[in-house]
Amino acid sequence: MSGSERTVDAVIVGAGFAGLYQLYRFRELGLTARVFEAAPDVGGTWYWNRYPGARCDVESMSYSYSFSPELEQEWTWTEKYPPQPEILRYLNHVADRFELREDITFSTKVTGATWDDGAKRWTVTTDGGETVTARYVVMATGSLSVPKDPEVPGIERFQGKIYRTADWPHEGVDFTGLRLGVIGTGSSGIQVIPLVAGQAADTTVFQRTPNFTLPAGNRLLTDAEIAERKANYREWREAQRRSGFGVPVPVAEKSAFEVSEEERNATYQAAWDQGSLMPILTAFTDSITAQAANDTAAEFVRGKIREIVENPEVAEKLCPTTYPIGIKRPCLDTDYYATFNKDNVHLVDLRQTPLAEFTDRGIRTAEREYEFDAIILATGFDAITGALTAIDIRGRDGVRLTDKWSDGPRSYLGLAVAGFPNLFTITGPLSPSVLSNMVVSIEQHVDFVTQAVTHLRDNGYAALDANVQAEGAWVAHVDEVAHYTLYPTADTYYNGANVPGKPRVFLAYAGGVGTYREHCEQVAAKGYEGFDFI
Ligand code: FAD
Ligand code: N01
Repeated sequence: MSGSERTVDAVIVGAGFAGLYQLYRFRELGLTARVFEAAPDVGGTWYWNRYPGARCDVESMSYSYSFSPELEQEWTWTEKYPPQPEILRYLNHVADRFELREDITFSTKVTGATWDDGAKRWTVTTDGGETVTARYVVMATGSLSVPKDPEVPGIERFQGKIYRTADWPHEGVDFTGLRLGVIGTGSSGIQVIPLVAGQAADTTVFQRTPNFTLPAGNRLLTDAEIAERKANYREWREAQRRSGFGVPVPVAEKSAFEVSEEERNATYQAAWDQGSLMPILTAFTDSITAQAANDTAAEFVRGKIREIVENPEVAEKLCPTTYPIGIKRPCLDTDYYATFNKDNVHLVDLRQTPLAEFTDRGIRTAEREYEFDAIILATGFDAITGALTAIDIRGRDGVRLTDKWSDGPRSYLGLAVAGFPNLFTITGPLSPSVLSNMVVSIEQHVDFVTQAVTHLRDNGYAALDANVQAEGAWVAHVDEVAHYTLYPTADTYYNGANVPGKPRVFLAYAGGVGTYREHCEQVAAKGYEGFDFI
């Protein structure tokens, strides 16, 4: 297709959970759509992140599509927390079952999208040399799809092998007998470290900020659990949609200080034993809004770290103390802290001895050089905005998205950007996105977009554009809600702190997916209030 030019109703960028579902919905409307996906196959996150231990930390029967009751019934999840290969199989099944592949161009990156105000259409270009014009463009490009290397010089000098968790070799890697370095202790690092450390001769973990992690307690699902959920999927899905994080949990009724210390710790112990993130973060009404309440949960987990890790110095290094629990994305793990009890596993605290450079033999910190055969980078992503700003998107009057967002993203509902008509961002900045079970948020955004497009067609409008006032009000609201919580108090990818030079703006809507959904429903019910039709 190189060099060809075509016209479709919609271009969708990305073939992960979001792009696949958007394609399905647009087809139902009878639209012609073309999906472009940089990877050679479907899956998005679950195509790229194939490192040992990669799995979801939302339960499988909640982290799955709800749009097709038939799909829900015919697919059977095997584990409480699904491993990456199983989620990838599921997404391949979805692509095959709904015959989605024929409208997807793989191994092709979208490089630019330019709005033509006269034709009221987008012209989309790809790195394959294609030009496509479309009435609608949906960016299903992912919130965690642009990996970032550590900002340390010399990576090209290293003579051993470099592996990135976010782009892991399909054939797997055997670390047996090797001296291994791992940089990064976010969720990816915490999942991969116990497994690779069980294989390598010697493993050194470079930690800049310790993370809170709880035991996953992963296990096979029982037949009875599966049957029960399959019988009650509709009620469960509705509860997910109206919940705070896309995972129904009991709503707390008391402050952490309305109960005795004993009762508080018993609550935290039950949460710890449950193998789930939500119970400890939502145990009390003020768990993520008040520092003192949060401190009680954080101290409980630090106590667990001190119990598990035998060397007190190592335990202290592993204890997060510089930010509240839950405010930097916490993790569920399998044997993470216990891994540091092994004689051949070492922890380097980069706050004491920062990374200086890669050398031909390994890594040099401010203190010394470490020699390795292989290094794993688990150093995160240019999250939430990275995939959008990587594309040359130009709206009305030729305004570039990157210029409009030079001080941080501005968006109406996290879905639409004023001056960029008919361009939609699934789980875009200033929507619940990474603060939720993302499949729930993805389905809600795709449904909103599909209904908005139906509204345009039914009413004979060519395009809709968020108005600047509505956008400004939403930006202010997102900021206000964030400041009601402890989220802005920490340096995290939620506010761009992990990417040098990125504007510090809280990038997600912290009011909960249920509240957010209601807001979007009201916008639609009021004839798409806040949008102008052109
Ligand atoms: P992605 O799955 O990121 O798909 C986006 C796709 O767009 C990618 O395939 C990318 O190649 C493509 N793309 C981007 N830019 C372009 C371009 N310019 N041209 C062409 N193609 C492009 N979320 C949870 O809710 N619970 C979890 O437990 C959880 N675990 C996770 C574990 C890992 C290791 C990671 C990295 C993320 C995890 N997430 C989790 C978040 C996860 O990203 C989402 O749940 C979900 O998979 C996102 O789907 P998506 O389709 O929006 O984006
Ligand atoms: O990325 P991260 P991730 N020098 O940004 C460190 C989802 N996910 O891939 O914290 C030294 O969390 C960085 O240090 P610091 C989930 O949403 C879910 O692990 O910035 N270190 C940090 O330790 C998650 O939140 C699962 O100080 C550097 C690490 O690298 C999101 O994806 C599994 C550095 C990056 O951690 C991202 O997780 C995996 C530098 N220059 C992912 N730069 C589940 O379990 C970065 N670091 C469901």
